[in-house]
Order: sequence, then structure tokens, then C-alpha cells
Amino acid sequence: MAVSQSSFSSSLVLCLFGFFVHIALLSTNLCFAADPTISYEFHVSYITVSPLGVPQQVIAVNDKFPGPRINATTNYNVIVNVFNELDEDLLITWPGIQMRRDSWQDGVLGTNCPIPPNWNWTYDFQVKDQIGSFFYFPSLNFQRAAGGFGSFVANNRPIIAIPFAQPDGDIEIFIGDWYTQNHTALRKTLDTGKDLGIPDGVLINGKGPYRYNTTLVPDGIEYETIHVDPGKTYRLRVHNVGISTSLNFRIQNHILVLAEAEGHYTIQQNYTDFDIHVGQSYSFLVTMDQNASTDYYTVASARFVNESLWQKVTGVAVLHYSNSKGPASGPLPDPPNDVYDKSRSMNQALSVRQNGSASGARPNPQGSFHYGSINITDTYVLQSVPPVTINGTLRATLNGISFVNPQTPIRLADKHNVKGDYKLDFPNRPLNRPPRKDISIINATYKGFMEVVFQNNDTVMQSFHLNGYSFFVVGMDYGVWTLESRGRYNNWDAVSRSTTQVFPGAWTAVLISLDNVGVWNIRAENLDRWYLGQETYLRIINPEENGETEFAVPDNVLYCGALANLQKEQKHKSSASSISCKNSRLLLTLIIAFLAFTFS
Ligand SMILES: *[C@@H]1O[C@H](CO)[C@@H](O)[C@H](O)[C@H]1NC(C)=O
Ligand SMILES: *[C@@H]1O[C@H](CO)[C@@H](O)[C@H](O)[C@H]1NC(C)=O
Ligand SMILES: *[C@@H]1O[C@H](CO)[C@@H](O)[C@H](O)[C@H]1NC(C)=O
Ligand SMILES: *[C@@H]1O[C@H](CO)[C@@H](O)[C@H](O)[C@H]1NC(C)=O
Ligand SMILES: *[C@@H]1O[C@H](CO)[C@@H](O)[C@H](O)[C@H]1NC(C)=O
Ligand SMILES: *[C@@H]1O[C@H](CO)[C@@H](O)[C@H](O)[C@H]1NC(C)=O
Ligand SMILES: *[C@@H]1O[C@H](CO)[C@@H](O)[C@H](O)[C@H]1NC(C)=O
Ligand SMILES: *[C@@H]1O[C@H](CO)[C@@H](O)[C@H](O)[C@H]1NC(C)=O
Ligand SMILES: *[C@@H]1O[C@H](CO)[C@@H](O)[C@H](O)[C@H]1NC(C)=O
Ligand SMILES: *[C@@H]1O[C@H](CO)[C@@H](O)[C@H](O)[C@H]1NC(C)=O
Ligand SMILES: *[C@@H]1O[C@H](CO)[C@@H](O)[C@H](O)[C@H]1NC(C)=O
Ligand SMILES: CC(=O)N[C@H]1CO[C@H](CO)[C@@H](O)[C@@H]1O
Repeated sequence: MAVSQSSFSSSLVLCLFGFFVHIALLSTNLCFAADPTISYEFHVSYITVSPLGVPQQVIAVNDKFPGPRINATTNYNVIVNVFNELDEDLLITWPGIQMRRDSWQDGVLGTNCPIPPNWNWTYDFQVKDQIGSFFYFPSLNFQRAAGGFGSFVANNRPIIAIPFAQPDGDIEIFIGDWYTQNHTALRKTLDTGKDLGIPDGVLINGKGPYRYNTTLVPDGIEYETIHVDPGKTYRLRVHNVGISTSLNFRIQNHILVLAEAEGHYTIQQNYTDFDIHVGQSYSFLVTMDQNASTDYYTVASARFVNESLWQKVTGVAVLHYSNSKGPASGPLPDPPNDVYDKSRSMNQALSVRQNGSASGARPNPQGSFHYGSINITDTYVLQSVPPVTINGTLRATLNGISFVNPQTPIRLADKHNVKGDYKLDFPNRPLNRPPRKDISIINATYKGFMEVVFQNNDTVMQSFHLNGYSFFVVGMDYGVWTLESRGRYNNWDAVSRSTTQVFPGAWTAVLISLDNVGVWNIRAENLDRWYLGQETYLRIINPEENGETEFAVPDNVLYCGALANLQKEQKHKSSASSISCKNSRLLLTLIIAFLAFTFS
């Protein structure tokens, strides 16, 4: 590639400038701010890989699929400059990271204008008072079905002990159903009112299954190997990043000791296998206490489906001891045998308890927050039903409303007095009226204590997520929720998390302390239901807005919709100035070499 002399030097000047700015920022932090800052650059682009043996377009971050880990610690400031190198709009969202008072950084259409192709946008937020295991992903246009996800870890501060011995290693595991069709093709299927059908497989860390069965798994598929040493204990952070399939996770002959669920330490309990629903994250402590006569299977298999039809929807990785004597062989460890037992999986979910004496973000000598003695101020029953046809298109609804995104992000519209952008009339019960598309959101009361009941009248397993918060999962049962159901809530040690499963024909109740101002997305994590409109927002405003409760609009905010005229064109970088500092160091070396050669 020919690069002119002037662009060489301009890129050098830019880089040197960037370098000094960086130093300046660093020293500012060292001198004035107590909380460290970590910075990342995310280049989000397409790559072609063949996880199931068929070449396909997937979304990578910095050419990695899954993307790089964000490794933060409680209260760190995190800066992520996201470069959209796709051919369509992009936003990255960080579910579970609470963005306190700062929904400007949340990365969904109700809070942010999308980053157009060839543009970049810098997220800048604090991991305030949080610990735990999360994952980020692209929130628009069904893109998560193509990848773009990666791990987001918030470590305990060194002065706060974790409630278990320091593990010997930290291993991230992404499990998820997968289609060999790209996300634009999947989108088209949904747009024409069709079902996506049975997935083509389950990926583990972006890779297809180990060939445990020569009939079921074609030859030549690259699989994931997890390398471990005998006798050691590892923390496995497992995330279901898939589209809609609940997965049963298990490791042959090994016990999973549950230790954390989306940002809170749990009572440590042993499981042979664990159901992980779409969007959920868990940490398990796993001790390598087996002999190394062979490798062991690590399995993520489809749950609550007809197994004879879904056999291929099984992810298989290999747990490899450093002293292993041979490959894994034979059948996979059995999935739970509960075809006639609807309660096993729900009981497992209810067995997850918070460890009230474990410290997370801050020391916790008094034990956990006594949520059970707080009076409920608002109740929203959000009912989901199978997709319905509205005005000729197939849509998914909550309380009969299929959400349409506002033209302008909600708080930005507020700040600029844009009228008619959204409506604050989301019903708190399913209403007896025809389903409709609407830009209707929940008018939630700041400092209220809200009860949300997800009533799943759909035929599929669901999971629901709320951004900006974690909620106490106090109850779950089959049938229809009534006020009497409150009598069976766990008012003592329910786990606080941000994504909960809701079984078909059942309800799940969560309690939320509304202390985080902003607008926060509440949605189905099942990507197809979400895409078809199963979401809304909680708008939570301090009525005594005094400038201290919500962060100001960030300087680099993007404008769109009714405010599109305020947006300045972003200067697209020429190919020369997009040369990174790393490359420029190489170039500098080359220039010096060239000069040395010329003058010698
Ligand atoms: C993450 O950060 C912590 C604390 O700074 C450090 O101890 C750990 O080694 C890092 N882990 C990874 C995987 O980079
Ligand atoms: C885009 O990236 C450049 C650095 O390459 C940065 O200076 C600029 O602030 C970024 N733009 C936005 C809107 O964040
Ligand atoms: C709960 O946390 C405490 C404090 O760190 C720890 O000592 C204890 O082992 C944990 N209990 C369980 C059952 O996980
Ligand atoms: C996505 O899939 C569609 C349908 O199979 C195909 O026409 C299109 O070329 C694919 N796009 C890319 C970039 O692979
Ligand atoms: C492989 O899977 C097929 C299809 O389920 C089954 O019939 C066969 O017994 C399996 N082979 C082995 C070696 O388990
Ligand atoms: C839980 O599993 C660990 C091995 O990972 C074992 O040492 C421990 O005894 C088990 N605890 C119970 C209560 O079964
Ligand atoms: C090693 O473990 C496997 C599986 O538990 C068992 O079948 C085998 O007999 C064991 N071998 C030795 C040498 O202990
Ligand atoms: C599973 O699917 C197979 C093949 O279509 C069918 O024969 C069988 O009856 C189904 N089993 C159940 C429990 O629905
Ligand atoms: C909760 O409500 C009850 C009666 O409805 C009332 O007596 C009690 O004081 C309230 N508790 C708090 C903490 O507000
Ligand atoms: C159907 O579309 C028409 C025209 O856009 C609109 O007026 C009407 O409200 C829509 N009906 C529903 C149920 O959304
Ligand atoms: C939203 O709720 C607040 C009370 O929390 C109320 O004052 C306000 O009128 C409500 N707004 C709408 C549009 O219903
Ligand atoms: C799947 C499911 O739970 N369906 C129920 C939805 O609600 C109607 C009545 O409101 C029931 O008849 C269905 O069985």
C-alpha cells in the first residue's frame, strides 16, 4: 500500500498528540481521581469463520470472536471507543453494569442514537459499587445472533475478600445456540412472519462441538479445549449468549459449585448440571479432582425440547488435564431426566440463594439489605403471549403492546423538549383490548419499591432482563400470579441479579428498589421475541431534579430522530490517518532506517 510522506507525518503527529493526551489523562487520574481508568478500543467488524463447518459472516471485536474481555474492578472508570466497521448501525450494550445515573451510556435505542457505519463513539462510564461476571453484546438488528459479544468482569477491590479461596485460574465460557445463516437472513425470516426453526448447533466460545459422535458431528470442526492442571480449582464464568435456547451446562464427572449469579455471591452449593437461560451469567468453582485417564466432556445441551429432534443442538468442549492420558470418548454425560417433572428446573432456580454475609462491592458487616420488610409501592404484571399479527406483521407483545422504538432517545428528547416522542402510559396489567404497536413506556416512581411479575402465557421458555438495576428474584411458580402468591415469596435470601427465567405457563416475581435515575430497558432476552417488540422502558426521574441525580448529557452525544440536525458529520478518517500508533512505531522505525540509508 502506497502511503504519502505527508500522511506519514500527520499520522505521527496525531499519534504523538494522542500519546501526550493519554499521559495527561493518566496523570490527572493519578493526581486527582481515586478511581482508576481503563481504556479500550473496540473495532467491530465482520469476519468469516466456519464454526459448524459452513463458512459464514460473524461479528468480531478486534478480529476476535468472542470479543476481548473487559477486566475492571469495583468503581473503575471504563472508556471504550467503539468503531463501527459493519455495514449497518451499531450500539454495544453492557447488561448488568448499572451505569448509575448515567443511562446515556446504556447502548440501547431508547437511550442512545445508533453509531452509523464508519463512525466511532466513545462510551465512558463507571463500574460503581459492582462486582461480578457479565457480558457485552451488540443490541441492534439481531446482531447478537452473529456474535459481537465478550466478557465483562468486575473484580473485588483488593481490600475486600472474595467469599472463597482465590481460584487458581479464571476461565470464560460462552455457550449459545447458533444458526449457520447470517443475522440478516435470520432477520428476514422473522420479518416475513416465520419462525427461525431449530438452531443448527450450540457453540462454546465461538467453536463447534468436539466430535463425540461421528454420525452427529462432521469431521474437521474446530472445538474448544479448556486447559487445566490436576488438583487445581478454577472459576468458570459461564454466559448463555444465544438467541432463544435454554441450555443445560455440565462437565463430565465434575461438580459445579455455584458461587455467583450476575453480580452477587450466592450460597455455595454443588450441582452436577445447571440450567442457564438466554442472557444469564454464573460463576462456578470447579475442582480438577478426577484422575487424568482421559479428557472430559464439557456439555451445553438444549433444554425443554424434543431431544430426538434437537440432538445436534449440543455444544461439546473438552476439559483437558495437563497430564491427560487420552481423549474423551463414549457417550456424553446424561442430561437431566425430567421429561415428566416440570419442577426440577424451577426448583434448581429457586435453590439459588444470596450469601448475605459475603462482601461484594463494599464491606458488609451487617448482612444483606432487608428487602423483605420494604413496602411495595407499584406492581406491574407483564404478560407475554405467543406472537400475534398486528397490521399484517408478526409481532411479540407485553400486555398487548408491541414496542416501537422512539425516533429520539427518551432522555435526549426530554432535554430538548421533543414532543410526542414516547408515551408514559404503559399499562400495569394486561388489558382486554386488541394488541397494538406503541411507543409506550413505564412511568416509574423514583425511590419506589416496584414489584414486577412476568407472566409467561407464551409457549416457550423466556428470560427477562432489566438494564440499570439488579432485582430480587423472590418467587416463581406455575399458573397465574395472584396477590396471594406473595405469601410464598422468599423474603430473606433471594438472589439479586439482572436476568431471570420465566417458565411457560408460569410466573416469576422480582422486586426492584428504584434508586437509579434514567431510562432503563426491560426486555425479553430471547432475541426473536425482543426483535418482534417484547420490551419497554422504565423512566425514573427525580422530581426534585437538582442536577445531582442524573449525569449531564455527555459532550460526545450522538443526535438522531427529531434532533438529527444537531449532529455534525463525523470526519471519516482517511486510510492514512487511521494507521494506529502501533503501526506508526513500525513506520517510524522504517523512516529512520530509510533516512539512515539515504544519508549513509
Ligand atoms: C484482571 O485484573 C485483575 C486486577 O487488576 C488482575 O489481578 C487479573 O490478573 C486480571 N485478569 C485478566 C484475565 O487480565
Ligand atoms: C472517535 O475516535 C477518536 C480517536 O480515534 C476520538 O478522538 C473521538 O473522540 C472518537 N469520537 C467519539 C464521538 O467518541
Ligand atoms: C458466605 O460468605 C462468607 C463470607 O465471605 C463465607 O465465609 C461463607 O463460606 C459463604 N457461605 C456459603 C454457604 O457460601
Ligand atoms: C447472508 O445470508 C444471505 C442469505 O443466505 C446471503 O444472500 C448473503 O450473501 C449473506 N451475507 C453475507 C455477507 O454473508
Ligand atoms: C451417534 O448418534 C446416533 C444418532 O443419535 C446414534 O444412533 C448412535 O448410536 C451414536 N453413536 C455412538 C457411538 O454413540
Ligand atoms: C461439593 O463438591 C466439592 C468438590 O467440588 C466437594 O469437595 C464437597 O464435599 C461437596 N460438598 C457437598 C456438600 O457435597
Ligand atoms: C479414573 O476415573 C475414571 C472415571 O471416573 C474411572 O473409570 C477409572 O477407573 C479411573 N482410573 C483410575 C486409574 O483410577
Ligand atoms: C419427538 O419428535 C419425534 C420425531 O418427530 C416424534 O416421533 C416424537 O413423538 C417426539 N416426541 C415427543 C415427546 O414429542
Ligand atoms: C408498610 O405498610 C404498613 C401498612 O400498610 C405500615 O403500617 C408500615 O408502616 C409501612 N412500612 C414502611 C416501612 O413504610
Ligand atoms: C395499523 O396501521 C395504521 C396505519 O399506519 C394505524 O393507523 C393503526 O393504528 C395501526 N393499527 C395497530 C393495531 O397498530
Ligand atoms: C408520572 O408519575 C408521576 C408520579 O410519580 C406523576 O406525578 C406524573 O404525573 C406521571 N406522569 C404521567 C404522564 O402519567
Ligand atoms: C401457554 C399458556 O399458558 N396458555 C394459556 C394462556 O392463557 C389462556 C387464558 O388466559 C389459557 O387458556 C392458556 O392455556
